[in-house]
Amino acid sequence: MTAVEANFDGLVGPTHNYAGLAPGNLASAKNAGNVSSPRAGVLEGLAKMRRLADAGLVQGVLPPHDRPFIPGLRALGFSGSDRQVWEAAWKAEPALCRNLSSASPMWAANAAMVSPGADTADGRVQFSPANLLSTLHRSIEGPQTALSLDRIFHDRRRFAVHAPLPMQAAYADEGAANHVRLCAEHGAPGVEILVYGRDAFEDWQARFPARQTKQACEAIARRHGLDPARTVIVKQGRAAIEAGAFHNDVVCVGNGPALFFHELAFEDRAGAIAAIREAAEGLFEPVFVEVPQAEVPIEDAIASYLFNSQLLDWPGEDRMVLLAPQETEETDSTRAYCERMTAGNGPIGRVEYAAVRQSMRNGGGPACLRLRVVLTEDERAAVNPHAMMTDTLYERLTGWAQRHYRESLAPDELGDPDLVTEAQGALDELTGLLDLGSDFYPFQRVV
Ligand code: SUG
Repeated sequence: MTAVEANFDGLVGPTHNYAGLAPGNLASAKNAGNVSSPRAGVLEGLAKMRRLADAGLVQGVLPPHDRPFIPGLRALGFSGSDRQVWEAAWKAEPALCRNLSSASPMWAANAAMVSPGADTADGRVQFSPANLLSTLHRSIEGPQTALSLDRIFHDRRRFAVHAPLPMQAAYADEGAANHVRLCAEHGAPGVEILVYGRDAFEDWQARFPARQTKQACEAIARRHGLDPARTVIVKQGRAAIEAGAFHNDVVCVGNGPALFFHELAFEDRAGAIAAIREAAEGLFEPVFVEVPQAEVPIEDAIASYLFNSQLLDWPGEDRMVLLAPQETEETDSTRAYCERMTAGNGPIGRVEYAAVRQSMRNGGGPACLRLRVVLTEDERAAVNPHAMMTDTLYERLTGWAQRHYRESLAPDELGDPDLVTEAQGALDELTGLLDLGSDFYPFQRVV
């Protein structure tokens, strides 16, 4: 069956800021306390979406979540109007408030793990929203993500949206950031590679946390009904995690039969390659594009986000296009590597660079900003059409962002109760633009 890969990008939310909330994510730590620009952030993201839509790729949008997250504070005993809740909480515990203000749902690669119908036992596209329990600010995303997916992929005959895995450390799950699918073509059965940082029952002592467990990968493979013979569950390299690869997609990306990865990406490199070959037998011949540590040191790979790129079948081109962050072009070793790679005759023929600097400063490159969903024609016709990027939606969303988003946001301005009112006003209007229903956000459901 023919199918296309659609990219659903997370729209950068009105509270985008730099709070240093993510241990092991070097960019987040480095930029903690800096002044952000929510408006520049959302416009950069929209420009990337438009670029892919203009190239003829299928592009959708996932809405931001409601931040500051007032229901989280009410659950902790704060009361009064939303503004009063925010003022009281900010006075009592600004650190908590920073966690509840993050625009982190923009990183849609962490929204869910998605398996196309060609790989699942019941033939439906399966979504498992991630529980993101390794960090406080992201552990509140799961339920709203499930609702977003439910509203956008509402046809239950074609799409299954699960609940996030249980909120227990043994099932720590970070979504598609630790998932790669290889295939001959998108609509054909593929090999699903799930990458974990630690076994839940091992003692993890390292410089940085390992956010994904083996048990979470196994549970997702089971509930999606994946064929065990076509599923590979492998361990991420400890050296990569300790160098700052808090998700596998910081050191690895795949598309079609090609896996583009750093030498240190996997704990057992040879074992991972052999397992992928075996799982692909009879389906396709995997193509491994391995980047040696001697050519691109892991530190450069992480600072430049070479692998946090979108690897795309670009309409009209024979070889794949790597849409990399601008920082990859600005880092000598990665720019030189890309020049050599595209001059050769491998599967990647061209590299394009995208400016997503506001997101990059929090450790989110082009690949973090998107959730990949493989869709057949029928499935595509069943998706909420208002969530798909068109010239009209692009114009509407840029106008909306320009009207509602602040030009800049300094760390202490987060405490401003006007921010609550502004963000809710923006999101209320957005539910109309994306046809999400007028009961989509918690603040819309208050009677
Ligand atoms: O979870 N940063 C995100 C970045 C997620 C990137 N996603 C992928 N690699 N797929 C994270 O670490 C920083 C927020 C702050 O510090 O303000 C943050 O959450």
